[in-house]
Amino acid sequence: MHKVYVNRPDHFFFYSVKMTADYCNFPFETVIVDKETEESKDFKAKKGWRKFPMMETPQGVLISESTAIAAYIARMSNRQDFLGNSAFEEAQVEAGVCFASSTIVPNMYKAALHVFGWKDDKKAHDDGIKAVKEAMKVLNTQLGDSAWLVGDRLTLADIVTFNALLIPMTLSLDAGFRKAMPIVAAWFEKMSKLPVVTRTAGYVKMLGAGQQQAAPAGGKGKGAAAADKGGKQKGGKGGK
Ligand SMILES: N[C@@H](CCC(=O)N[C@@H](CS)C(=O)NCC(=O)O)C(=O)O
Repeated sequence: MHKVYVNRPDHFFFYSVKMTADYCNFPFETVIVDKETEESKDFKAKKGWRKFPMMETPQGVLISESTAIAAYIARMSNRQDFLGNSAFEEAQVEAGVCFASSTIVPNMYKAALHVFGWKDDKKAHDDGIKAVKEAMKVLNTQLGDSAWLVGDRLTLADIVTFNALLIPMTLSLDAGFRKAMPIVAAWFEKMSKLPVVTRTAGYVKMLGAGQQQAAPAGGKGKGAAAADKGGKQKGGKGGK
């Protein structure tokens, strides 16, 4: 069986792999690598330059990069529809995946480090969120009247973009911003309720109107648990 190595299972990069495998009915074994194993000589030699998630095929060869692993899973499952049904659609899916990876993820990451309390840097958070908002304006326009980012169905572009927006949408961007970006906000909310998404990401709760951020740097709450608390604050209906 294929194996996917991760250092933690609740990571948005792994989510893209897991949701794709679920959508394509592709079986795989998740191997959670503990710190000791990660630092062992043998595992370091095996992992090399790769990051988590990392896939190992039954033949023992390794594939890195979450989006490449997800695309491999779709191809192995004959789910070309998930990668684009024509050369043009394929290019659109690749464009969506590249946009999320190059424009959203690095900026979202700056904000995530602060809201998780891992790095006390409000300015980096705000700069990151500003860039994420710009990217969301692009998505808002791109979606237009469409239900999906590409074509008439869920594709890898939707999955990767959703996972890239998961942290800012639950911890930094409030209902006021979502109101200003109604198309992308509705798309995100719809995505958050798809069974293939909830089976991996669980219940996604967004910030209420006027909420700043759920987990100030250095605060007690971290990650999803803090987002949950944030949703219960005054004025916040939380994300539904
Ligand atoms: N572009 C990569 C990024 C993966 C990544 O940054 N993974 C982190 C997850 S915590 C990691 O493995 N860090 C530890 C390491 O580099 O060994 C992907 O999409 O898979």
